[in-house]
Amino acid sequence: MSRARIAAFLASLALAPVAPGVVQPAAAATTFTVPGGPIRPGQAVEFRATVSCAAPVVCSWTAGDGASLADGGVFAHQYAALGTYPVTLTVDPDPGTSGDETSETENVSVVANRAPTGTIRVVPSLPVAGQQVQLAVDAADPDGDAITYAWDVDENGTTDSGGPTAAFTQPFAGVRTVRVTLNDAFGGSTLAAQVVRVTAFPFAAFGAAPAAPVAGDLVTFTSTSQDPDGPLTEQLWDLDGDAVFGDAAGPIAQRAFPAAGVYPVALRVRDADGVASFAFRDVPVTAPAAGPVAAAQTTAAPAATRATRIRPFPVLTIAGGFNRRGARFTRFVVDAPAAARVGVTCAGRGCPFTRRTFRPGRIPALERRRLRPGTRITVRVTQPGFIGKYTSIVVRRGQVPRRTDRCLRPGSTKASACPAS
Ligand SMILES: [Ca+2]
Ligand SMILES: [Ca+2]
Ligand SMILES: [Ca+2]
Ligand SMILES: [Ca+2]
Repeated sequence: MSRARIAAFLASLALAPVAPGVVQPAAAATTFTVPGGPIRPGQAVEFRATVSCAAPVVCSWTAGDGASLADGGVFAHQYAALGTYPVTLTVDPDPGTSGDETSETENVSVVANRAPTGTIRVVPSLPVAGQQVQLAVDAADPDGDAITYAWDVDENGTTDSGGPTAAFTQPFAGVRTVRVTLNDAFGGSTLAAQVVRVTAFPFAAFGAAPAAPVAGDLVTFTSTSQDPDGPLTEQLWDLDGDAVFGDAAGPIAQRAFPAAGVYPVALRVRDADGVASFAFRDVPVTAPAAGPVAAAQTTAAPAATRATRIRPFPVLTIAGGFNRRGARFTRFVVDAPAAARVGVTCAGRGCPFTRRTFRPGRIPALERRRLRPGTRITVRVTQPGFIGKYTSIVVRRGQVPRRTDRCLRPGSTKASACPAS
């Protein structure tokens, strides 16, 4: 670059226009200070003398908009309108002597206030009904002013809370608009709004037919699952109790069970938002009516010394939703003979109890509460003199709770393998 071009380039830098809104620092006055930062209409500002204004010295001020102060070291003022104003301090060291006054003038600019701006963040971005929704606004004021916040999270037009964060819980699916008003101290105000859609867990359930299958019968499972706020996009079955879903897909599945026993069958459904629920249901399968040969064999067995299972053997029906944050049962039912007792332990955050005994039937204490991943529930159904049922259910992150089924020897609380039939 030639010397002339460099000179021209440097000159262009020196003449670069100032971006609008950028406040140029005032030239340093020698006898008084002006406030730093932008001055807005209505803003309280102070000009302070840096020389002594103690008697007999008289410091007099004019603000440039007609306002003045006869004597004082500090001139407090508010400008009403935009503009550039000459502020003058006149220092008279001896009012008895004329001609000894000195004065200095500095220009101050009163600029338009700019309102704060902000964007609302929603966590989680797609909340599920009943889940607490956290709101936070990323707000800034272009003038650097302090911001105050007024939230309306329930669409009723009244302020619910202040501060940069807020929260709400909506027990049902739907759409709501949350709003926060951002104010600075100079009349700048912005309304930030965000539409939040709350989805619902789908409801998972299924029936089995025939209701009392015999070994070898083909059992048909029919899903009655649905989603309150949209279609289901996936229905997968675990028909063999290995906790792997996909043995069948869709609303109907079929399987024949070769031998008598109680078989856990599970269904996992997902809605259009990817929100998932599950249903567990035990299928009790009985042995076919014994023919003459089988009857003879049964008679030959030492029946008096061999423990038998609780009859009918207990059946669990459990359903709920699950996600990364854990699981929530909507139905927890243990069907068993009236003489049986249901011992339940629960270990983990969210458990309503650690150990309790129930009569057979629905256990509402385990329903409608969020259980964190890792929570373990054990169910022991016992009846004196009979082989009982043991089931453990472990809540997992983002997966159907893991279920394990065993038996309980009479008088024992330790799970063991179930005897054949
Ligand atoms: Ca402002
Ligand atoms: Ca409100
Ligand atoms: Ca849904
Ligand atoms: Ca399976």
